[in-house]
Amino acid sequence: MSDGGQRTRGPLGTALVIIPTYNEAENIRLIVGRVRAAVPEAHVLVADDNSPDGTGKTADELAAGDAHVHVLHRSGKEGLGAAYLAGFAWALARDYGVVVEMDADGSHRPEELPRLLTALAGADLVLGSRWVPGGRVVNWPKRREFLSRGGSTYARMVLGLPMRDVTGGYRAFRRETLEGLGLEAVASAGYCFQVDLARRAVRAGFRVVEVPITFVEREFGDSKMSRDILVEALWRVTQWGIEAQAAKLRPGRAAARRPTLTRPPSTRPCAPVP
Ligand SMILES: Nc1nc2c(ncn2[C@@H]2O[C@H](COP(=O)(O)OP(=O)(O)OP(=O)(O)O)[C@@H](O)[C@H]2O)c(=O)[nH]1
Ligand SMILES: [Mg+2]
Repeated sequence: MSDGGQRTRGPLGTALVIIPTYNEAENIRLIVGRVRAAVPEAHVLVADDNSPDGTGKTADELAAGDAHVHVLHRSGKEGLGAAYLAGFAWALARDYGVVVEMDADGSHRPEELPRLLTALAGADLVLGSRWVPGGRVVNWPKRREFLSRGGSTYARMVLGLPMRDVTGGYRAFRRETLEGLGLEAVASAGYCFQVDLARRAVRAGFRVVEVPITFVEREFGDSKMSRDILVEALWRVTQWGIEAQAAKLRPGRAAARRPTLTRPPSTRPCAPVP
């Protein structure tokens, strides 16, 4: 099927919002409360990497008082990608129809989640996007915006991706989409994890829709962004780009290497949803 937009999609089912945390003690109560207020029917999974500041313990307290809140305790800091993969496995082992990625620091506003979920009715993956018309960032230094826009542009060009915001981390997946991404082969740890999932979704022919969001810089706690995370992203994106070019030059061998693809790549650009 070349047009993912024409595929029949079932009802969405219950959503699980996964919030990965490392030292987010100042943010965790607030963000969980905001998600619960914005989308009361959704469940929340805090995926905590044994934060030294006690975030996991606070999350346990929240879970004890609310049947919609769950906690996945991991043994130590392994990166955002690893925490999400563990959260996805937790979700897919249960009956959730939708899985949402959301940062703990308030950058991804839970109040915008209903719009993402509405768009998911006609899509396989919805990206909260800073770089489509209507999207914006608040309180970001120019240097950070330049880095993020530049990273998205580089990844789009090197990988031939149609979406504007390739690195963003506010996303809603249908269960079937996650099941079709080949998650067992994902090795990315940092920022490039988001790029990796985006390219897999496009390659598998899923319909990806971008919804404009207002991204708000964190007020409390420290960023976990590091030089290593940026270097990993640059290195992996470049490597994927070279592999994709090599595969084009050797179509027979490329097809043999990718037996899991059941749909041809989507030809549709990502459609912004107002
Ligand atoms: N479980 C887990 N969560 C992480 C890890 N690294 C980052 N996170 C969480 O991932 C989310 C995004 O991390 P941030 O530090 O906010 O990264 P960022 O949004 O790119 O950086 P800022 O814009 O400076 O906030 C936050 O909820 C973090 O707590 C990790 O190794 N393990
Ligand atoms: Mg952040």
